[in-house]
Amino acid sequence: MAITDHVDFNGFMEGVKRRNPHQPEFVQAVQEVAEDIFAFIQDKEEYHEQQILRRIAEPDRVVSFRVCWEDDNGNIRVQRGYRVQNNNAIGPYKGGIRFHPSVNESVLKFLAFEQTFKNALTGLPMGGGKGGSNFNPKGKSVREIMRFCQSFMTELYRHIGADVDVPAGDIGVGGREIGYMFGQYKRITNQFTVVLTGKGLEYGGSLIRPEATGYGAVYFLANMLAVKDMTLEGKTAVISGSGNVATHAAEKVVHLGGKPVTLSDSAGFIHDPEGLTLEKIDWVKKHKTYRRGRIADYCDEFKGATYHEGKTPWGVACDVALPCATQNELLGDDARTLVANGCIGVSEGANMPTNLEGVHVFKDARILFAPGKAANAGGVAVSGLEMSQNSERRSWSETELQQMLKDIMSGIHSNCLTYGEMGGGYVDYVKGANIAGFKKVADAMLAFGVV
Ligand code: NDP
Ligand code: 2IT
Repeated sequence: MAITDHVDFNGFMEGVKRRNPHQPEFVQAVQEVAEDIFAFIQDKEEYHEQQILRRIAEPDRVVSFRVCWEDDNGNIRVQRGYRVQNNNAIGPYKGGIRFHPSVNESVLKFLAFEQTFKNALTGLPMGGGKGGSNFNPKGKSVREIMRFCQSFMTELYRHIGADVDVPAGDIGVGGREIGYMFGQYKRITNQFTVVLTGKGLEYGGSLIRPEATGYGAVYFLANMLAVKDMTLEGKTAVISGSGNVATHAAEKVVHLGGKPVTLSDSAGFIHDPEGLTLEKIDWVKKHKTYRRGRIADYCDEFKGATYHEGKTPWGVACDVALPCATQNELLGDDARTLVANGCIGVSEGANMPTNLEGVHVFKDARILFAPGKAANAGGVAVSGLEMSQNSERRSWSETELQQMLKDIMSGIHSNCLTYGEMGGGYVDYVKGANIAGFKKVADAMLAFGVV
């Protein structure tokens, strides 16, 4: 094919939209990557000829299945389960499982696509996948959750495996759900293999896996600040979410001398001008996990804090922001407000929390902006380390793992600098992460030929 025959960016995106109707999240994720990759591959004939981006943007397979379970009142309930296996060029498919009513094919395809680049950035041999169900864990009894997890795994088990696809947690799936799913996998197959990560410490889990995503996102932020000779000491941080990623991000901000002042859930956010301490964060963790409470209750427990129903926290003045709840929770106007209020750094703990308009606002303002595929890679990185420990039948110490997590996040940061330094002291971390992640996967695909 002559180089002039190559489809241009607009033509490529039209094709993505045409082939994926009613899948706005997937189209958005592909566009964010393609914006950088088109410029990068302009003079690289092999990537065009072999249709690499086109192939990465088409999942290897999407498995969709029925999940039946019985609720506590004896009603038969029917949910839809999925596993999207996006790309296994550099290792077995790897990525979390999400249980949330908003889960559909578009959401899981975007997550599996993002995961492909993120996993490549960690430097560990992991391909990209994601799964989940529109099951809503809110208001369900523990027994109902167990029965759902067992039923979900009764189909999923035939699509996964230690060298095939290794799921983990995500929204609505934590240690308890992983335990139920691992138990069912083991029961069906009679095999104790590395088929899931995020396991309990008693049965092959890794130290610091629960902390890794939030801690990693703050390490990445600290790495970006260090380039500007700054630290987190004394910085005010606005954080969204109050789950696994958000609470551990808040914890690490405190460890590094910063002051987190907000947390949120899907109903609203709390603002604590005095700052969240480690004790307050521990209370939130217990309240959300064991009591399955709402963030609004924080204000009854800690005086001086205020609750803002139906609002997101981006209007609170801050130095740094960590969106750690869900996709498209930070829009163009929110980004403009953050910039206007003097925010200098944003590190995405969640996957694609900033919409495309917001990403462009941050880029235009030339602030430090770390996209999720770089900033939240610490979680899957420690999942990769869990796989290594299981294969070796040993466990590393917390000190060793903490150091490995820090080193991996610094490595990702350096990779972003390689492709993202734009001159004049500005680093485009979105571009850096997209190109570094793409290049590794693309070069492996070139080696395999047309498969
Ligand atoms: P959790 O289930 O522990 O917490 C999710 C939090 O986000 C809750 O506070 C929840 O509030 C809030 N939330 C969920 N949906 C919405 C919504 N539609 N609008 C507003 N708030 C919402 O999940 P995690 O902390 O594990 O995941 C958070 C984000 O981090 C996700 O984007 C996930 O993909 C990403 N991530 C997670 C990793 C991990 O290791 N767990 C690794 C890398 C990224 P509520 O209780 O009201 O639902
Ligand atoms: O989005 C993510 O990186 C995760 N939910 C974690 C995936 C994993 O395999 O640990």
